[in-house]
Amino acid sequence: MSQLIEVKVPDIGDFDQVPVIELFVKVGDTIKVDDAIATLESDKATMDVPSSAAGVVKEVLISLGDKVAEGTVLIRVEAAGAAAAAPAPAAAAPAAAPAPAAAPAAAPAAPAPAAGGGVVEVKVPDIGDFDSVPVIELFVKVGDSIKAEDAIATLESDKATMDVPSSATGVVKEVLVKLGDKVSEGSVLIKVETGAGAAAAPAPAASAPAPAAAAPAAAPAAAPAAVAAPSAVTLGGKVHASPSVRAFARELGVDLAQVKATGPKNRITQADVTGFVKGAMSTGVVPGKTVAAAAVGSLGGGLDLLPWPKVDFSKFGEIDVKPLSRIKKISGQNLARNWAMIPAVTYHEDADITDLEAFRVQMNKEFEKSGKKLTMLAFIIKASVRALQEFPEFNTSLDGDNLVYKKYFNIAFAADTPNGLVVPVIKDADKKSVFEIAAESGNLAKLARDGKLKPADMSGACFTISSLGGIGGTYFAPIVNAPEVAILGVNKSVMKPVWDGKQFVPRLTLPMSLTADHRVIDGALATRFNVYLAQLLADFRRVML
Ligand code: CAO
Repeated sequence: MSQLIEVKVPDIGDFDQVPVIELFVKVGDTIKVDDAIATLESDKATMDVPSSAAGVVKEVLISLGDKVAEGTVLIRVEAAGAAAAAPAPAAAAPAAAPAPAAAPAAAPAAPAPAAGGGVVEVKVPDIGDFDSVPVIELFVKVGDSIKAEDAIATLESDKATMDVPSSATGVVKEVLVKLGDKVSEGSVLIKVETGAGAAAAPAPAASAPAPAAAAPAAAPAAAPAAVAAPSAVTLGGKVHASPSVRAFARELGVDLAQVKATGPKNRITQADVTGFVKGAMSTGVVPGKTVAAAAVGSLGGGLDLLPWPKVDFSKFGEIDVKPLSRIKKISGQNLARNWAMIPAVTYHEDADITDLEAFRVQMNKEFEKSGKKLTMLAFIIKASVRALQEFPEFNTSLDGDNLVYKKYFNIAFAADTPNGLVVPVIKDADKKSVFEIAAESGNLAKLARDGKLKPADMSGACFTISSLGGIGGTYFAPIVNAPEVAILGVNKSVMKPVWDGKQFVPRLTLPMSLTADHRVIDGALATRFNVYLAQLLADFRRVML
């Protein structure tokens, strides 16, 4: 019988009874000393537990979510060399000493800032065996807005890595370390301007119309955590990356095994992960084993993607470089995800809105003095609710292998603002009159333009309408606003000659473009929905039936 070596949780300082949030090995894996076994997470930081033994994993004694402390046995390893039939004498030795791993102290190093604000130093906390260790990654720069607990830097001992979380919220005023610098407990990493003093800087959540801020493609929820089904992500045990990089990759659904490492000792940096995602997104295709496959099922093996073209544009003429707005950055990520993950098809239909427009104009004349106004968008929202009731598959969201049918009817509409596209939501549109919907969409569009929408104004949507009717266009292909399953785009209505069986008659025609997630909605159903919606708009009395 060959000897099994137990790999235990080492002295992890404040990491007592903390959950296992990632597990990198399974029975049968061959591992080396220092390979990451699992990631543990306290309420202040995360740390990787490295293996203290090399060989083949024979038993895994923990599972995700289990709470562990110093001494907990994580795995049993058949030592390299001992895997042969005869037990290697050396392997009979007790388990290798636990790797002196990180003890990212929970206590924030800096005192809480005074209410009025001020400059606070963020120091390296009590990090146990981490004495005079190099900074291998730095996540902040001067001018960045950070929150308490955001990772500031990654430190690396010869046995493990740890992220140092910020103890303060505010704007980074000074960065006192650089890559490669050696630090110990008490070393000042950055200085942060907190509270009132930092108010001038864009506060992360406060004013921004943020989380949902997004195109007809944007997910109402901010967290990219919903990006991919984690089960489809195969995080290899052999890759080297800090806990924060692993968490970052996990959020994006990126398989670290596919990412090319450029960091020291073949370590994957955050920039490597970002570069990988950019490369994937730039071609509109995501490597098979990650995001796309998680959602679509199977796109086959990994694709060899070219990197994003790097061009020195100034060589060809004068240029000006401006950073993308916050909304554009958020909506861009959502758009790219939705484009890559949703097998979407767009179906076009024309709706005859001659009578509806005449009615709208007449009503607006009648109600002119009341200040009330009916918009075409409000009629389209109302008709869409009726169509969603008739075709419940359109009022659903995919949740793994389940389809969630919603009994409420919250309709989002894309609103163009100087900073980018946002998607406010009219809640319970089925319970509101067309006048009420028109007034509410007008208010929400104004709030959007003024950058005053709150996250709650942009969440909970079931279906989105993107109206370019006030601008022009004929047809377009909107991107589904995940986790919704369909989106309706409309363009400017035009008078068209329509054959009535005897002659051509002029009819006001609204071009509609419905994009639907083919995993949920087949082409026949989508076309039926369009035809039904067009009938409702052609004769609005049908909405009451
Ligand atoms: N056909 C013809 N004319 C239309 C129309 C249509 N389908 N929809 C609106 N109009 C006309 C209106 O009659 C009105 O004209 P008047 O000023 O002469 O009365 C004008 O366009 C403005 O209409 P409105 O005040 O009702 O506003 P709206 O419904 O067009 O727009 C909103 C509201 C918030 C949807 C719009 O401001 C907006 O942001 N649209 C852009 C959405 C977008 O960018 N989508 C693309 C997403 S993909 O990148």
